[in-house]
Amino acid sequence: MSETTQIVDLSPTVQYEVRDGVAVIRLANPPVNGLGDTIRTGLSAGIAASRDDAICGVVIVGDGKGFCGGADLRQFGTPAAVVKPSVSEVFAQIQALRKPVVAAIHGFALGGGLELALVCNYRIAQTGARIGLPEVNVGLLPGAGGTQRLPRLIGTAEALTLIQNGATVTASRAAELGIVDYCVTGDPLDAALTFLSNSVPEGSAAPVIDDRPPVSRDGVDFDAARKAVRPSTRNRVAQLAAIDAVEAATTHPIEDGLALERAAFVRLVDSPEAQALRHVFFAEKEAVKVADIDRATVPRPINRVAVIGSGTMGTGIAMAFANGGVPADLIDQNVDALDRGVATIRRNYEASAAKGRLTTHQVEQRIALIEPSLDLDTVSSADLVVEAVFEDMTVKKEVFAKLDALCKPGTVLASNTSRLDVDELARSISRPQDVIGLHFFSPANVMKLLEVVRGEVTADDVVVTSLAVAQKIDKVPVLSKVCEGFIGNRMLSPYRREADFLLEEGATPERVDHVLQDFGLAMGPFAMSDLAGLDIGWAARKRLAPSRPQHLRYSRVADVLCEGGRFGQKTAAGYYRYEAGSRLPVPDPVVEQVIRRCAQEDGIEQREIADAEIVDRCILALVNEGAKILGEGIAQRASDIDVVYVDGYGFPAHRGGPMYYAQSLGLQEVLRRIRQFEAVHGEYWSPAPLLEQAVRDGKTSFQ
Ligand code: T1G
Repeated sequence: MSETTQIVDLSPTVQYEVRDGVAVIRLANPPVNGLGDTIRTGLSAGIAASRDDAICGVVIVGDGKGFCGGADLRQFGTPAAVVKPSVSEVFAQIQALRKPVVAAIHGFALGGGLELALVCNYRIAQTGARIGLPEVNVGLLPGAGGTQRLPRLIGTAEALTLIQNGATVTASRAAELGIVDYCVTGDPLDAALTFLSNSVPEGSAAPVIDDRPPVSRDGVDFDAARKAVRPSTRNRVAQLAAIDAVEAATTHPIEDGLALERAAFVRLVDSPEAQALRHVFFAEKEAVKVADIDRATVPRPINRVAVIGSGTMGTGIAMAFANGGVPADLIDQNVDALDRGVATIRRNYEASAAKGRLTTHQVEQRIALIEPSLDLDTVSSADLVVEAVFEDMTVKKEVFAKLDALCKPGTVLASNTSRLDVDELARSISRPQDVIGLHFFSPANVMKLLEVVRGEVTADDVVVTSLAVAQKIDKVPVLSKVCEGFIGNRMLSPYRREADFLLEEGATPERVDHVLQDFGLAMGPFAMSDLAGLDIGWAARKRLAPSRPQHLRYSRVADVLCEGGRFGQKTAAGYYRYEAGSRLPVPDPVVEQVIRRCAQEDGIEQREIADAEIVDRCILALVNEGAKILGEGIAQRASDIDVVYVDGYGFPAHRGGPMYYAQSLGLQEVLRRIRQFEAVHGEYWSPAPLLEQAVRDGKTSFQ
């Protein structure tokens, strides 16, 4: 008969009970059992209570979704972060217990959560749990022993790969690697209790990782690993620190290695990069919350999707759903286009398999989820339809009219438009409440960002459904209301305007691109235009030409290049020239001549332009437009705008996004610089009212 004591609360977030002489310490700190102050005090109390001779072993288990998601990032920089005992002090108490301690893992054991499991003697994980040390993703390195203990447990090479990439593995892979001792399908707590009662002989010396000597280098070339870290990567500093720390595990006794790791962690934790990356982490989590929709709103079930159009976007979108395990019909009434789309899908998946990102089985699984169809009637079985046809309102309205007639009631009708008026599209059919914009970014099967464009009459549950399905297919959704260009592309307009103006004032495409890539942009505006195609912007400018204010300065450079058939990489010439088969941008004197001629005809003086002005003119143009978007209620939060630019436009995550960057400069300073540009360049630079108000109110942030 099992003897179980009452469950007692050792702290607000840690419970304790004894079952047949085994102490069960339960972490209960929603949402992810982060190693906050009350977890640490509770764990410490639980270990102290387990020193009692009546206790023969300990199991640590997590309540809720998982074992432990690591340090409580919300407490960083707050008084709670320094409440004793520290994480390493609690870990030392666990190791000093000298009784078998088992980590019973379900859901996830990440960061400090895995580090907690590594100071236990045994680790038992439930199938499906995610396990890893993802600290570099938030600009840190494992700071509670992970860089010293994981290499000692699984070898230097495997440990370095996991730590440097911030990757996670499944419980079964973790068992193969030796991170966990057993992977079980049942309740890991039951498995741990059984293990302790059956498999751990009384008094046996339970394995302690710290007792192991420094590990071999495993053939790892640490200098090469350091050189391979791209200068532009968002978490470069953290990756380099992680490589150094893992190297220390091969050269130093563990005490010294832990001290080196700790020192590196302290250096990183308050660094601007780590703070910016933590901002992005939380901003992505916040973006899915909709302030004015009841959180109890139930999403519509999405079991099958139909994608209309098998061009670049359509095939990418179909792959995005297949990647998330959602069956998708890929519909195109042109047989050649459909064949090309199907071939593109197979080619893309096979390329991923060739790079080791997918197994051939996964490739076939995903391809099997995508059903090509020539028959538009196929949409009748879809719960969500995404049209990705030609970016023209008339064409889209024709498609929506057919969907209105063919789709079952309650089907979510989405347009992948990148800037057209979703409200106008909604008004053209009988069920406008079911219409929403799902603006995927190319390549849609890769890019994380998904702008969810909420129309005036879009039903709340359609919004909630769209956000939920976005998360299911591993996208980062950001809600936008309807305006020309929504959030991202609307901000791109002034950014490109300033870049174009800088050309006429004396900068070159390669200079502007270089300066902005140095700032951290994944790609400069002109190389980006050549990649995306100058003809797309040209079509938009022609559409908007009738409404363009004639009294405002306008750069004709892009139009002249397009009139000359220079559409970018697709025509081997745009702002740059491209040798046959190459995507390498080569500066082209022809473009220089076009720029000079346009500037001369428009009476624009050439001058020396400092790098700082190039950055300010382009980046503060983004910020000012972002503040206008926020002020108009198009975006819910400044941090949403940051997510759009970091996850959709290559803005450097280690700078937090355009709005976070502006806040780090200081809003007063930002307004001062914008007013300077307004004095020189006129109303294009009229400060956003929300920015002026924030400065008047002495605020340090846009919210
Ligand atoms: N700290 C604080 N809050 C966290 C958190 C964390 N580590 N992880 C998640 N949250 C919040 C998140 O903001 C959201 O809040 C809610 O939990 C649900 O998150 C010492 C120093 C664990 C796999 O990097 O990967 O340990 O919006 O929607 O899909 O060396 O969250 O609901 O208010 O993602 O079930 C290292 C990051 C930290 C793990 C759960 N750990 N988190 O996924 O839920 S540094 C990580 C995740 C560290 C040590 C170092 C995922 C998850 P809200 P969610 P989920």
